[in-house]
Amino acid sequence: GTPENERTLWKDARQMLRKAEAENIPTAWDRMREQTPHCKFCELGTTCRNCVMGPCRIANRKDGKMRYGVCGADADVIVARNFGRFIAGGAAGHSDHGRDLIETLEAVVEGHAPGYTIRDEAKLRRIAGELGVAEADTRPTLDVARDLVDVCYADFGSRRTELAFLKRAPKARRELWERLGMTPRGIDREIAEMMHRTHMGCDNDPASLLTHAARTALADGWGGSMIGTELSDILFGTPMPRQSTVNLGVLREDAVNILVHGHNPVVSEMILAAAREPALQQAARDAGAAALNVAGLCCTGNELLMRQGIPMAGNHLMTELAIVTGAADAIVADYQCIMPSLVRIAACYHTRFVTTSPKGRFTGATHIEVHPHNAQEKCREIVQLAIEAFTKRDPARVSIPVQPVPITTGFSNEAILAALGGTPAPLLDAVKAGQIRGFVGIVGCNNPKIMQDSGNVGLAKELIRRDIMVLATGCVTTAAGKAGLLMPEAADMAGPGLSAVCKALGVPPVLHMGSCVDNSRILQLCGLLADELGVDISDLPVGASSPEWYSEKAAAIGLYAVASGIPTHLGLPPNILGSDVVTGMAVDGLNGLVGAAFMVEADPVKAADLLEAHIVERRQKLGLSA
Ligand code: NFS
Ligand code: SF4
Repeated sequence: GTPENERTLWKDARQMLRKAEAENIPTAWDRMREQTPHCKFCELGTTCRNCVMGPCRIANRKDGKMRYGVCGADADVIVARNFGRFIAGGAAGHSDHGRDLIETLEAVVEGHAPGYTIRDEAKLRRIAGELGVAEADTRPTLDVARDLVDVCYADFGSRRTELAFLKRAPKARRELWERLGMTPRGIDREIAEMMHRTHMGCDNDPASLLTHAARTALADGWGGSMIGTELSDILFGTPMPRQSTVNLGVLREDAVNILVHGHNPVVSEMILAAAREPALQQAARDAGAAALNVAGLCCTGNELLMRQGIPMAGNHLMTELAIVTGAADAIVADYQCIMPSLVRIAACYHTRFVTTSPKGRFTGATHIEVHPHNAQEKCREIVQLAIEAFTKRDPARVSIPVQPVPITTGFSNEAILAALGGTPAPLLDAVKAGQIRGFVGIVGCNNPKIMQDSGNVGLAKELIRRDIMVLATGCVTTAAGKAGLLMPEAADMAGPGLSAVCKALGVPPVLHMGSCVDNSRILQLCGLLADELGVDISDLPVGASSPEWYSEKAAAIGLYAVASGIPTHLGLPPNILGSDVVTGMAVDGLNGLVGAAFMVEADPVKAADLLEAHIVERRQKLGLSA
């Protein structure tokens, strides 16, 4: 029997887990069981494969042997090096995603991107002006866009002394980064330097390695991710509040279901545009379908949800189960967080698994490469393919569980400020009055080591109950949505102060702010609030959490949050526990440097206690009631 009740919080997931078992389809949970117990050395972070004098393992043996790798590196150096490379991987993912937006905007400027356009010209001019583009208000749109493209590309290189968007951070924070050697200079530069420093025989000091890891993470948050967010808004529109729905129930028995999966809006927006074309809708009807239904998975789902209100089928651990419904006609993927197992699972059904990026190829998938110049044509082709797949669907194997749950989305900073009358002051008044005691961004993933979404939902509920407003991004969105937390009615689950504010504004106590690159929106908001109060981010009553994180990207987010002065909770530790020095810095030592550190706690109620304690302490320092 499958212990599906211990695996996930959700009815839709449990039903699909039972169906998968009946159909002999293994999932991540089954493979997790096979992989457990995991390698202890790797868990502790004390394995090194950075050269072929090794691989080496560091053991804490009584006879004193195996304390050093062949080169002489000890556990502290090895753990710090591994963690540094882990962060570099995450920063590379978000930032290379950001680069794809620059390339798309560049293709629009050059007239080589049919179907793409600048949907938010006002934002283009505003951002260009902010980043120093001359006469951004008055010159022709495409000239301004061309200059913005140059500014953004330059952030990836080696000729800057600091990233362009860093001016959004409070002055005190920027000075602190400068003193600590944490100022990110170039995005690719910091990532490459992390790889250099961790080659055998370079940076062998854990504190120095961690400092550069923080700089690399900051290059992600205030660089690659922020470019990704802002250029996506310029190209596809700045999100404004809107309604949608979530869970596997958004799949339709009577429609061609196209699931977009991955991260970048560049492909998923064009798939949506194709699915909205009358000719393809007619083709779907000719094939016997009532409609073309585009729904999202993971972060590209968040992108479409935020800007277009497209329903969300599921988060990370729902991706396999979405295929098990038997109703997914096509999965269209770009890159990141796409389990290789999806190819095998899709092959058990009529589902077409389509990859679109040269950076994300999967053996056995249908590869239709999408670039800005051919996206319109290729995405039409992909939608056509989904329609064909629909005709091969086996109705006997279709099982769409549960009814969709309504959600509210679209809380960009622009939307939040507009709702507040253009200034963060009313929000700060509510904070000063203690109605909102603070803010916590709950971000990130699912991990089969944790009952799916129990941490994400458990923590969110616990915090809003304590009048702490929650900002949700990434895969937490689906979790919060399924729990009903993304509706204004959830104000009834909040404490009296937060509840009153939410009711007055008509907003939920958990605000959906976007995908994982959109955590940059939260950084920007923190910068705005700190400037408004004349303090540093490390003085604000804020926190961050990733209760069920799994990825390198999530670790990079956690580290840039901490380095920006935001105390950050993790539901499970990174693989650093083999070094007391590195662990000590992560959970304590960083406090003395950047005014924030990590907390690791599996229990959501205890995690809420920890985050609340930081918020109380910061409120008191600001002279506010606890
Ligand atoms: Ni974020 Fe988004 Fe989800 Fe985790 Fe993966 S999709 S970038 S890494 S699993 S939240
Ligand atoms: Fe071993 Fe040192 Fe080589 Fe790592 S770098 S594999 S610790 S010899």
